[in-house]
This record gives sequence, C-alpha cells and structure tokens, in this order.
Amino acid sequence: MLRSIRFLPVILVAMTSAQAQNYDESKVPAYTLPEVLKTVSGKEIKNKNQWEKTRRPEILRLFENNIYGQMPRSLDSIKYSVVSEDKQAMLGNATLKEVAIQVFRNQKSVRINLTLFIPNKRSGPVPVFVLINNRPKSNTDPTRQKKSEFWSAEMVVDSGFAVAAFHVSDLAPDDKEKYAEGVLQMYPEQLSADNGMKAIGAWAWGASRVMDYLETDRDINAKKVIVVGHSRGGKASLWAASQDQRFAACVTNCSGNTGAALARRQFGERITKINTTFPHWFNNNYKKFNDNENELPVDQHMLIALIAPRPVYATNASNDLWADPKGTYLALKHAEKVYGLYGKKSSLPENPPAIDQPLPKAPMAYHNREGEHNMTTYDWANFVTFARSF
Ligand code: GTR
Repeated sequence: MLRSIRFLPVILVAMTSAQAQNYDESKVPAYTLPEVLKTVSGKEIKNKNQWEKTRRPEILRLFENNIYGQMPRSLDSIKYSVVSEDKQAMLGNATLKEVAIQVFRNQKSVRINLTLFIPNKRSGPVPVFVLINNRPKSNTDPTRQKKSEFWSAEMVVDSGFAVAAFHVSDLAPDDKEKYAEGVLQMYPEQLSADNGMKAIGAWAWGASRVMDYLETDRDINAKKVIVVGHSRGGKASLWAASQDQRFAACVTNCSGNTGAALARRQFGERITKINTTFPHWFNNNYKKFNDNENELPVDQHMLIALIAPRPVYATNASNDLWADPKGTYLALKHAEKVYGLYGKKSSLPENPPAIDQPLPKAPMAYHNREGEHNMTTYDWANFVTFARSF
C-alpha cells in the first residue's frame, strides 16, 4: 500500500505527459475552428475589400497580441554593405555576395549576415529563395566546402534561382536566457509588454530587413522573394510572410505547432509543451492558452489565410507526427476560402495526398515526404517546381 502511494506521483506525471502528446487520430477531440470569414463582432466577410479593410487587419492583430508579438517598425537607419563578392563561386556557376545588413536604433544596432548566391546564367534579375536558418551555420557554408541538403544551394542555382540565407542568432539567440541579446536590445519596450516580440518575431523581423536589402540589389527580382523556413524557422517564415506582403510566397517546412498545424487538434506537440520548452519563442499572452487551445481567438489556418492571395507551400515528413501532418493539411484547406475571395483556386484535394505524392502548385502546395523531421534536396526540388508555377 505504502509503496503504491509513493509511486502515485510518478504515475500521475507519466499520465500528464501522455495526455500532452497524442499520436492517436481517434483521440483528437471535437473542435470548432474560429471562422476566418467572420469578424469578432459577427460580421460576415463576403469579398476581398471587406477582407482587406476589416478582417485581415483584425486577424493580424489577434496573432500579434496573442501569439507572436508586435512587429516594431521604427528604426533610425539601415545600412547595407557587400563585404565580399566572388563572381566565380560554385565552380563558376554563381556569384556569391556576402552582405552585412546593419540596423540602428537608440544607439544600439544589429548586424544580419546574408549569404547570397546568384546564378551566373541569367538574362535579368532573378527570383530568390531566402532561408531563415535555425540550424548550425555550417548548413549554409558560403565557401561550399561543406554542403548540406538542408540548403540545397547548388541545385537551386542550377535551376535558375538565387538562394540566400541568414542565421537566426543574428537576430535573437535561440536560448531562453539569451534571446534578448539581439534585436530586442533595440526595442527594450517589447520585453515588458505581454504582447511584445520574442525570438520567433525577431527572426521574422530579420527576414523583412533582408527583404529591405533585396529591394536594392539589381540582380534580384524583388517581386519574387520566397521566404523559407524549417520547423521553428518555418513558424518564423509564416509569420514573416503574413506580416510583410512584399514576400511573394512562403515555404513552411515541417513547421508543426504554432506553425502550419491546427492547434485545436491537440495532436503531437501542444501549446503547453512548446511554451514550456521554448518560453522565449512566443509572447507572454500565449501562455494563457496552455491546455486551453479552444479559447484562442485564432487557429493556424488563419495565419495561412493572411498570406493570401500569395502562394504558400506547407510540407511534412511521414515520421514527424510531432508536427501533425494531417493538421497541417487541414489548415491549408481551411484557408482556401480566403484565396477564393481573390479568384485563386486551390487544387488541393479533399484528403491529404499519399506519402511522396507532392502537390507543388501555387497557390496552395503541400507534400508529405517519406522520412524524418528535416529539409532535404527532395523538399527543395519541389520548392523549385512550386516557384515555377507562379
Ligand atoms: C522541436 C519543437 C518543434 C520544432 C522543432 C525544430 O523541439 O518542439 O516545435 O520547432 O523543435 O525546430 O526542429
């Protein structure tokens, strides 16, 4: 008797964590998603003007206030310098530009180091993929001594696209003790606000500064900049594209919870878990939704809807149930009606496609790759097909 009482807390802890991570489709609770085309006050949205004037800004504020935090816009100055250029990079196939983007505010500054390869075979400005790199910097090695599938730069360049990357640590170290040692030094007021920007917001903010630079680079077609992110970087790429309509399209690879997957399904990673493990990613208000998904005034289909009518590509990997492949597909499907307001017809079928049956066509693209939580040449090859479809 005594022994079982002693073990009771252990059993309870085990039960709580099992509840926090459901992988069983039959245990997905019944849920009702917030209506993307109905305002908080109950007004139906019937056309794109109403969407753009009323509902879109309302949803953007809801995400800002409850999840990702504010996106500070004021700055004192921004300076770009090409610190090195190699016209014979990638065995002569590309021009490498290493660009320092320096932003100044209130006597503080951040420096974003952008690595950019531009195909030498080009007849004018080229479209570009920009990766928000959340993995070690060796994945985006400018010298190309190290090559990683995570950033299949040669393949992208050979396909006629420029490819760029910057590292999240330039904006906010991915560390709950140190995340404020970057952009947030310029915006200390964000730290004391419950809807203040945190790390994911800072990474998305960085993507917009990269966009500022790309608009000045004559070799780049700034009307076709595709922001790409994997996992936590994919949460940031979605937020960047939702916020900043200069991005022509968004790729969100295996982004899962608080990325492209519906929170209310409570499948795989849940809000409590993400907020506990990574308290520095989302704003303070988001913690109110721990074990309380149904109280959120939004769900992730609405984040995708903010990107409309611009193309979006969400992906999963078959063994990465943590990121909820089905919930990701459903989020895309539930965003379709906003694309519809623009006369953009999604060609996604009712049910998710089989593993390794990519649907890489704009405006809404999806695939579930066989394998693990990662971004590979298979994924990138499909992103190229996607980028050629619009
Ligand atoms: C996991 C986290 C996910 C995802 C992933 C990653 O630990 O739970 O939300 O972001 O990390 O970034 O690879």
